[in-house]
Amino acid sequence: MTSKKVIPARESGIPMDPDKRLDIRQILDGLEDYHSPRRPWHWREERDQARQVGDFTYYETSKPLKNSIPLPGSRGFGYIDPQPDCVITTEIASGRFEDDVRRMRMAAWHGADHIMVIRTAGQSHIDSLMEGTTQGIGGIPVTRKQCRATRRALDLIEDEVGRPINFHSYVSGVAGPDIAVMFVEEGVSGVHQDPQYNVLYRNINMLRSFVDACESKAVIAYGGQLQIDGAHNANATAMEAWKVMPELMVQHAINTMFSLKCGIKAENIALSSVPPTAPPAPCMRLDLPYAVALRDFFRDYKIRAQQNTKYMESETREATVTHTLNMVISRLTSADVQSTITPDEGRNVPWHYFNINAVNTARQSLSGLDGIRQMVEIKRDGPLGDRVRELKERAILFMEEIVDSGGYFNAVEEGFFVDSAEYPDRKGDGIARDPEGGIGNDSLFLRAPDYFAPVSVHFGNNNIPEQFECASEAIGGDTFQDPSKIQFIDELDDYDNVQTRIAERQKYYDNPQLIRPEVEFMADGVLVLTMMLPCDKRHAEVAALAIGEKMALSDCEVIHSQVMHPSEGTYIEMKGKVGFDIDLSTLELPEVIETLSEAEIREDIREKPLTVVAATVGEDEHSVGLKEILDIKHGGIEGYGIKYHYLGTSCPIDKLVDAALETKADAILISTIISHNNVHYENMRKLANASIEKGVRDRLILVAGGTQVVNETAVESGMDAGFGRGSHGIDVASFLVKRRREMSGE
Ligand code: Z98
Repeated sequence: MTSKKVIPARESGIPMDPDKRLDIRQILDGLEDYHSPRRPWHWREERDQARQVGDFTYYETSKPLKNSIPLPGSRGFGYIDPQPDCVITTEIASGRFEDDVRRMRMAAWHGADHIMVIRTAGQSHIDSLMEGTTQGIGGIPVTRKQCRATRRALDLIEDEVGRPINFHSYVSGVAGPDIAVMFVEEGVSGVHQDPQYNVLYRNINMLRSFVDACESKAVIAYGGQLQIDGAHNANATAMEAWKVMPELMVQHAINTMFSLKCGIKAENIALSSVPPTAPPAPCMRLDLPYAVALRDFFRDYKIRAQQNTKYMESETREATVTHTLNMVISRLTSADVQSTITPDEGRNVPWHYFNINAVNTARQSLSGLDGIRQMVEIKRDGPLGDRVRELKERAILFMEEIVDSGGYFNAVEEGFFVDSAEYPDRKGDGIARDPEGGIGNDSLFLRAPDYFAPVSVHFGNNNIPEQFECASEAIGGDTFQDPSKIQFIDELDDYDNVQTRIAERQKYYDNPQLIRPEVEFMADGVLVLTMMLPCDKRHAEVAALAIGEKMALSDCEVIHSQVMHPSEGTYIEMKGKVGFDIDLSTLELPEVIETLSEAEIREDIREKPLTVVAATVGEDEHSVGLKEILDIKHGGIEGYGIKYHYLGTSCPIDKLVDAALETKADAILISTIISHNNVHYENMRKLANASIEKGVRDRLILVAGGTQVVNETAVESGMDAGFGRGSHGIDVASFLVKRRREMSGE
């Protein structure tokens, strides 16, 4: 027996500084002694209450985050960041946990609080826990080391964002019970566990799968983890996913009741639901009744809603629209966990920013749909109600036929499941399994009459000797009771392990100023080019590679191509790699312009009044941005005492200069949103030239603004300053005061 020191979570002294990247070397330091206490599932806090966030009242939010990055559009609302009431999931599994933990941190700052790690190593067929390698055998296993390092990082990240994070992985395969135990030991809070998954998709012997599931589920119940089932895999597998709706409900029912019988509480049982179809199918008409029927049947259980990967192509925009429509259903039927994993899982580009994009899609849609059920009601009479009833009837008939056929095992043998016709129709293409076949057949043994397992959590018969009050007393407590007994085995592969990977990238770890573009792994060098090529798709895909080569990119691959017109053009997204580093310490950064304080600006203007003339110029009718800069109500320059004459939109340049002279203005403010053919810079040059021609350039301050305006280019175009997206009245007011002081030699 060992007597290791167990470092409790959060006492490891690793500093978390928002301005510094997470250093995996600190996470690995002393990892063998680290222990995160049992981590039951955590729902978001302070839900079910109206909440004022900025100017708005929300009805479906939760406790705000301590640190977060609000949605870009929140700029118009004072950078509010309402957190929806449901848990938001992201799946991060690049295969290198040292890189994943940094992406987890990014995701948490965007509002993800359920982080999944999946494995790709065919681990389902391995009858033990894996330690060893992480990539070398052709995929990624989930190992104790990976779990512990991830949990340790998440313990720090959740402190940083001020919200507990549910770490999740998969209890499936022939080592299911072993994995379940390891997950409780290592602080995993959520799991997928569904023996039907083993049987149908991994061809693991059905009896073995169900017997093992009892043990796994007992452990999951002890761990207080949220269990998610595997029914959604049927519509990812069926030829026509929308036809398997009755079966999906049957699969949910089987795993749900089984889990309940194994001791998992109803509140910890979640159904993995996927709207079975996607546009251009009339998805609301098909998917909404399904979601309503599911909620009716499974009122006491949780719903984890995600998207259907089956109908996902490589286009981000399309995946996002499907995802958003799905979230309308989530809001209408109140899903408890909103998954965002499929936009990248379906597109097979699981990169840092795609995780963030999908989390943001959820955050944005859920906030936008806040309180919709106060205004919109599910209309039960009519087509929706009829379809709900029909789906339920079909599901019940399906279940009855399973019973009539002799039970679940017979039904699987007869190919009842994942048949692509809508029950009771059958196409005969279901997945049939032999009860005496599959992985792990012949590995079931009856427990001996005196069977005794000296563990605290166990399913079924256990002959605890009389002298012990509980089974684990026989060994002085098991690993759930005494975590110091957990055996930590480091990676066994000398060649492919986290230390060698760190060593290969040592210079980037040692010098965080040294960077390369990155989408997945530290300094992977990958970047994406988007381009529009004026030719057909076949040529465009090859032309894109030629362009990549000319740009000296290596490993170029087209990741998305889309016809704009058969001959007029093709849109391409292509990835490629660069082989050079950028040293941030050698870069010359544009000066950060400090604004004067409000009081100082006001004081200056009071002593010496300042007048401006302003207009949008060229053929530009967009006046909103300019008004925000001018108007007192929007925090504009008027609020600091500056007088303005607004000459309206599409104002000729000469008229502006003349007006400035007439009103004895100190400055001219022009605004252009339109930037085609760089017309905005062209107008700046015209203004500068007109002021020179009239001999007043040195008397006037010229300022240009607009979403596409860059200060340096504006100055090159003859302006005193340019103000781009995100500028406020105070920036302009402060600049005007400072520039006037310079001009008068103060
Ligand atoms: C999801 N990533 O739902 P292997 N058990 C169940 C599963 O659904 C899955 C696994 C195990 C998506 C869909 N689901 C993928 C019930 C996977 C994984 O054998 O390690 O692939 O098992 O979260």
